[in-house]
Amino acid sequence: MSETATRAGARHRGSFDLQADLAGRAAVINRALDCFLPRATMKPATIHKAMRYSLFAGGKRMRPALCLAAAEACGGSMDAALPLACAVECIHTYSLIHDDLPAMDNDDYRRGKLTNHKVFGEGIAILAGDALLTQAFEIATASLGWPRYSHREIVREVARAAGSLQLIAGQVADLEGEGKKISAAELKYIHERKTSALLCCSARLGGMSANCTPGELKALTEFGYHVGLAFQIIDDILDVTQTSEQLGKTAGKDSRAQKATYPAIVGMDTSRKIARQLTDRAFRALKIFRGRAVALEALAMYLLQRDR
Ligand code: GRG
Repeated sequence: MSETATRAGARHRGSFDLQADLAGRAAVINRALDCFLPRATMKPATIHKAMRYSLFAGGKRMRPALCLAAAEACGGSMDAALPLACAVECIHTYSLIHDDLPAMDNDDYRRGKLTNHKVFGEGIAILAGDALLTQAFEIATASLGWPRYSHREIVREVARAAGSLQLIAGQVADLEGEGKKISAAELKYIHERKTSALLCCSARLGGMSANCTPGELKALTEFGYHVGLAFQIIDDILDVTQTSEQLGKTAGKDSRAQKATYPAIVGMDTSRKIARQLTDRAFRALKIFRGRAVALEALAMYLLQRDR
């Protein structure tokens, strides 16, 4: 374990109960998502049931948690950050629903439950993803904008992370790379877009909701980028080391689909080392917050050490 991360980890064990903190944040996020989404009985009920089915299937809520923790680090409030935290989770869930479709990763399980298309059929699953993506922008309008960050900038931030240069670019490169031998640099390109972009956006939105300074926004960008890359390497490692039951989705899919992953390209030990180095870089970015970023540090540690 790298030095910075170890010191921070020790501090957390003494003074910060991450499990309780995460559970508390998840409960607040779940309540807010429930309020923001149309009721399951609202016509046409099928689509609202399908949206809610995946949204409340037991996701870890890492992106909204990062958003709220970043807001705190910048002296902001939970109320101001919550709409943006919820918007990001809707985008994340949409991407998972679409990723699981037969035309993409073709998976039967996600978040420990049957995938959306397995329950509602492909047509409704596609529409549930579309609706969640659209819902995200409606939810984002609940945030008012702040002196340093106009409403326009907030919407652009969300759109860019979800668009064809980031999240979708990563998915395209991932699809096109299947079965091909790709370099570590190309794999990094995929991880930056498929995974890191939305995690980074989550942290930045939290900062923006607190009207953070340009220096703080830069630090959150640096933090989110590196945590996002580490997150995906850990995800690739877990795909090899964990069971489907532990992951709540089909394990071992990457190697069966001949996907390029860090463990496949550089080996397991080097992958773990790179994930630790990236987490270390993320920690260093938080120095500017002078002890106010305890929740962000704890989240980065959790993401490095997670087992699902
Ligand atoms: C635009 C269709 C489309 C897809 C974008 C999200 C995505 C790319 C693909 C899904 C598969 C994948 C490996 C994504 C990378 C990000 C990632 C590891 C997602 C899983 O996130 P967790 O572990 O999931 O936070 P939960 O269920 O806990 O929210």
